Amino acid sequence: MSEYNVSQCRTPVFFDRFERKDENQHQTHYCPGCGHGVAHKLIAEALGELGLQDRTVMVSPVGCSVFAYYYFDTGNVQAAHGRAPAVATAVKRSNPGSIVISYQGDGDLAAIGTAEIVHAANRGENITVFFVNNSIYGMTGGQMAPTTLIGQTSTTSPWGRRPNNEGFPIKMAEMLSALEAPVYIERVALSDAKHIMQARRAVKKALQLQKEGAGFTMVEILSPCPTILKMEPTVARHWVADTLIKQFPLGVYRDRKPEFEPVLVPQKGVAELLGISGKRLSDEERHARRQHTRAKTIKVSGFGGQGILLLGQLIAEMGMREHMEVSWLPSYGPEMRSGSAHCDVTLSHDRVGTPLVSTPDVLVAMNEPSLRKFAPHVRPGGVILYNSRQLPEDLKFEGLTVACVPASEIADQIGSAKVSNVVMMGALLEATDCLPFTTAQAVLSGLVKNRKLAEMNEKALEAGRNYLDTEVLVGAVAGPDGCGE
Ligand SMILES: Cc1ncc(C[n+]2csc(CCOP(=O)(O)OP(=O)(O)O)c2C)c(N)n1
Repeated sequence: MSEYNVSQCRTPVFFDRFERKDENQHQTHYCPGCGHGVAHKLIAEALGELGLQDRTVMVSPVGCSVFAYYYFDTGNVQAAHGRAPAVATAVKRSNPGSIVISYQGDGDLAAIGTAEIVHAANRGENITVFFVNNSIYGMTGGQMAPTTLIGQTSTTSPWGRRPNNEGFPIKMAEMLSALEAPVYIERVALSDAKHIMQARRAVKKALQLQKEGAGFTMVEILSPCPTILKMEPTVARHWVADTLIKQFPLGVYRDRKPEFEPVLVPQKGVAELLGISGKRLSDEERHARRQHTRAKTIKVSGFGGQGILLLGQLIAEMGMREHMEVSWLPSYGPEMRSGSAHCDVTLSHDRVGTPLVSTPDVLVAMNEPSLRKFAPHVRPGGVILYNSRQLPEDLKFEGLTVACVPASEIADQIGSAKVSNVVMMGALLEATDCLPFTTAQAVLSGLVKNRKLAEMNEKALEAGRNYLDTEVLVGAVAGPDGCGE
């Protein structure tokens, strides 16, 4: 017997009030007769009954269900259109104890995110997908979906869908059950009370299987969309029963145990892969380490080929070695070599909320376009390291520490333009004191096997540090904790 009984109380998995709504905070934003509200209720009730609320993360996409996070008192992540299974994969793999739901419409899952759903299912990710098939793009006003029926009109097939022009309706439940990995796939319909009760059982079963760690589960939910189909709510429900079900037969398409163990925990942590001790530090040890490190957000920018992304990675790795919380987020220009490239790095003493760095404490600009692009966003009191002997004449920075370090020139003198990023690393450590110099030496010594290059790296690191030591900084000099912490 479950402790929680739906027939006696409203599910606590929904918020009591939908605070983000301006108007009536007890109503959803869904149109009268929309299937999303019913689907939400079934999911919320199943989570409550299975006692999963506190460890559930709901990944909601773009589409009418875009506001699912208004309603579900669970963890919520908003994913870009079609990408929910990929986001759900990341959430589940990084936190295997969580219950992860990918909630998707048919435009989302069967058109824009076709690749993501197929591969998540094929990998047997231990997530549950609720696929709301209402045969149309609802939110954007009724464009044709991959599930639109033959002859059905939509704003993009006003003549009615013709198979020889727009293809056939895609049957996702059938398609995905052709794969080896999925353990449970069922199609249900929100057409009448009897079918809704069947949907209720399917939703709960899928979540139960995820709780047991069984593997990939999906429930396709045929759902009415009265507004876009221009039908009365009751007529839309009949339409689901009489018409939609004919094209998309209900039933269990897959229900079997997987022949392999689904991925539950990563085989090795990142620290282990890098050969770094993953051991948790005591509070005192942590405190002692903090004396040698400073929290910083850093943007490294320049041309592809200048070692921009590698420099960011190395800084992040150094932070890991110092037991800091780190993130590294690369961003590529349209082409790799000589296109623009930048990456964001966060070194923190606390958990990192977002890997995005929009207002960095430190900007490393390896070329002029990056300097012009990112310098205006550097936080007051921040540091700019610019790869040149001097700033462009028209640029002035107030309230920032600016150091011009001709890293490419220094690297050429050392013997290879390749090490200009390491010169900048030396300058960065000197300017910000964010990480111990010895840690940089340790990371670099493990980086290359080639003895000559290793020596050049050592020299480059030292040269960057010494250059900054001796050269005059331009602009205001921040105090020891002028930025960061
Ligand atoms: C990459 C991308 N393409 C298109 C859109 C525009 N868009 C937003 S919602 C939507 C339709 C969603 O339809 P569906 O997934 O069927 O969900 P429904 O609204 O019917 O529940 C579209 C095309 C977008 N936001 N992002």
